[in-house]
Amino acid sequence: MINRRKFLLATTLASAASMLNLKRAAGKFSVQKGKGKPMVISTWNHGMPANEAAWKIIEAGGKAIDAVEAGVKVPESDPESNSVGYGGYPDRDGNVTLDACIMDETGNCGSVSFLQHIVHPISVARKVMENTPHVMLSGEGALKFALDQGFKKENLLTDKAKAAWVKWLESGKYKPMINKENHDTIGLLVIDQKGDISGACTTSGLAWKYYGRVGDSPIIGAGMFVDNEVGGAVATGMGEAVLKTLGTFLVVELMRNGATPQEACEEAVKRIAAKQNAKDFQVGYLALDKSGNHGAHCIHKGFSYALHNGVQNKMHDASFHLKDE
Ligand code: SD4
Repeated sequence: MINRRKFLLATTLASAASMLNLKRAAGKFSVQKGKGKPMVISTWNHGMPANEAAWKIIEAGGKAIDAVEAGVKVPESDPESNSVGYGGYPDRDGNVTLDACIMDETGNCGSVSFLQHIVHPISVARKVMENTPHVMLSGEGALKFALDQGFKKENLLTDKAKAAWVKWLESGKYKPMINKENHDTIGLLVIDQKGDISGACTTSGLAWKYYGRVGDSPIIGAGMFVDNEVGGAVATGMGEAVLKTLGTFLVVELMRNGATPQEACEEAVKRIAAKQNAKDFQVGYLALDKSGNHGAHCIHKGFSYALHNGVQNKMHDASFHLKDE
């Protein structure tokens, strides 16, 4: 419910924000060279090696878009990462199906959903962005496109993931888990030396999902969004909750309207908690703005992220919404 006080506050914030935008448009806010810039930020523990790969590229003066792709390819091909790419847990019928998207500093983007048999869906998403007039390809069409582009068809179901699936079949109960196990979707954002921002997000989605289920991760504005004027955001956790609120678009829009990355992530989590029974699932947001400030917030304690600022690459815990757990 919006009461009058909140409305007035919102109106004041909105007008302050449009002032800010006007100043930006007038060029008064140039790209700040400041803390944390250039930088790489990404979700969960597998963000550490991903950040290293991304950092190598920006350190050498490379572009953010190349860095985000190189970064997320690390967990994609890691068989131990059982929620991304090769080694990802399958759906309830034993199929590993992948979702990924990528977005550059010009607002170009590409995405694949429900893609099977390709180790690096993020690279297919990039080819969709660069080599087609489209944003998104799905399922059989995405696979055909990938093969046409020279990607190799491979079996992504490792023995370990297959064993976990066979064990799950004993009960066959679908109960999405709160992601406390620290292996999850990777979302990665980069500011390069020029100050340009790009993002990537890639996942095998929820374990034991319905065949054909697509989550938030390949949806621009849900799993990931970048606006080079403002900043970027990535999401992890229960994709359905993120989809219902177009979470990362919301985070970036809140930042555009004057919120810090932390405030924006908190507000986006609150929107979910206000309407959905957030006790039963996790969602985490990670955001950075054009000045290199970042924020992270989640529903339940347990979401962590990796931040590489050139001085060090380190894990951090996100703040969380449900304090009484
Ligand atoms: C999905 N958001 O497919 C992804 C997966 C994830 O915790 O992040 N799981 O819903």
